[in-house]
Amino acid sequence: MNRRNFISSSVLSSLTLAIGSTVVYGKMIPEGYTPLAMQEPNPFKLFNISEEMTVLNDRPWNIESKAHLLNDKVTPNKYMFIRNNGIIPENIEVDSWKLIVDGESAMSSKEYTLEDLKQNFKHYTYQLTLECGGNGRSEFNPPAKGNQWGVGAVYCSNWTGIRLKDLLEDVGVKSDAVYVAYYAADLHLSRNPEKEPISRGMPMSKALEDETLIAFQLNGEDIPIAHGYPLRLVAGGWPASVSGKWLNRIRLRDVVHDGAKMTGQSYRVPKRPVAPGEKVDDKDMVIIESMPVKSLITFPKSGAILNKKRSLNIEGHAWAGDLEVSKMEYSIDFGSNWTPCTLTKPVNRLAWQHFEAQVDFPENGYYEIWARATDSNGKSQPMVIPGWNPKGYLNNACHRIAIKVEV
Ligand SMILES: Nc1nc2c(c(=O)[nH]1)N[C@H]1C(S)=C(S)[C@@H](COP(=O)(O)O)O[C@H]1N2
Ligand SMILES: [Mo]
Repeated sequence: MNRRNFISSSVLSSLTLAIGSTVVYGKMIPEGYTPLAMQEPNPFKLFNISEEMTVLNDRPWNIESKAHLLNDKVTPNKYMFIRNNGIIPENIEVDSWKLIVDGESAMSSKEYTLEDLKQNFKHYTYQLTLECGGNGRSEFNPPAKGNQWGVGAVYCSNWTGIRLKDLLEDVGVKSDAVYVAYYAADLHLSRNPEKEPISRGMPMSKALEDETLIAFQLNGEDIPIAHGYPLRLVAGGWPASVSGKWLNRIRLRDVVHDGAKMTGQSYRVPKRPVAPGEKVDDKDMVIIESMPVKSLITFPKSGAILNKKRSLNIEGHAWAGDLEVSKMEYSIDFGSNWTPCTLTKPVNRLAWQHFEAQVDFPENGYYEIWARATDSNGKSQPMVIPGWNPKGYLNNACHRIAIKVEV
């Protein structure tokens, strides 16, 4: 007689399938015990994303993409980075979901169901570039605390929804309105319901732009849970932290919003250049608005080896916050000489643009290809790291890939 019960053979065979190899002493697993390999939630399955994505943190979930995964003109869901400040809402009830619009600068306070929003306002679709303010943080020295993003916290996908300005018009905005703030359904990491994980927003001028949406679809389908289902604010060209996920309240403010992660040093940079490692007073920090000009070589993958010909077609994207990219160049001699790439126009305002170039190499050996974008104000990406700042935001240094030519 056994003193303990073992798992049944059918449970064992499903375990073997899930783990992907034979569980050698599987028959000895006590009933009710979950093998370690099964205990961790698998983020790739959980969020239905590519296994090539990199998990930076699981509490909260922060997952980044890679340059070569972002080669599509319109980023598919499976390659979109995921950035959370708190706990993703666990029970989302769409039928009773409400968006409240109120605040000291609202003419009235109104409540909308998802159906109200979808039925009573015109729908628009835009392809919008969203980049985390901390994208590229891992390169700063001394290092800044926070997720150590490489280059993969950016995407440009299609969002469908209604214009924020149409909704604000329906509510009525007082002339003293300064800021549009968002509140959302995610939970603070402490699980204290009194605390907000994040509540940011944007000035009226950005809120009233045609492309600022309250979205209910991403790439033609319901927004995935991780990206803000069922409702999300989307403000292209600004730090993605402005684009509130799981949106349930919009508050019209007569002052610059002071919600969680709006004040102190969050999503702010020094007003003046500072020395690396310098402590900067809160009063010397300004809120990040339009993101700086930047680009990414998405083909080939860094490390490619050429063994047929000394020539290569590179591809990538470039974006410039609220502006357009007007010039794109590459260099194979560490930034001494620059050659123009062909560059497309954006499909709509605030969408990234695509570049291509045929790169010829004079002889065999190791090369780096550097890419540099210039915005419509004539500002170019810095070749190496830009100004250090305490929280490691806005690293828009030239992206570079390594190539070996062995013909
Ligand atoms: N409600 C809510 N909205 C949020 C966040 C969050 O934690 N909670 N994170 C913000 C930040 S910092 C970024 S970079 C983007 C990331 O969007 P994604 O996860 O859909 O890529 O969402 C923003 N909106
Ligand atoms: Mo972010």
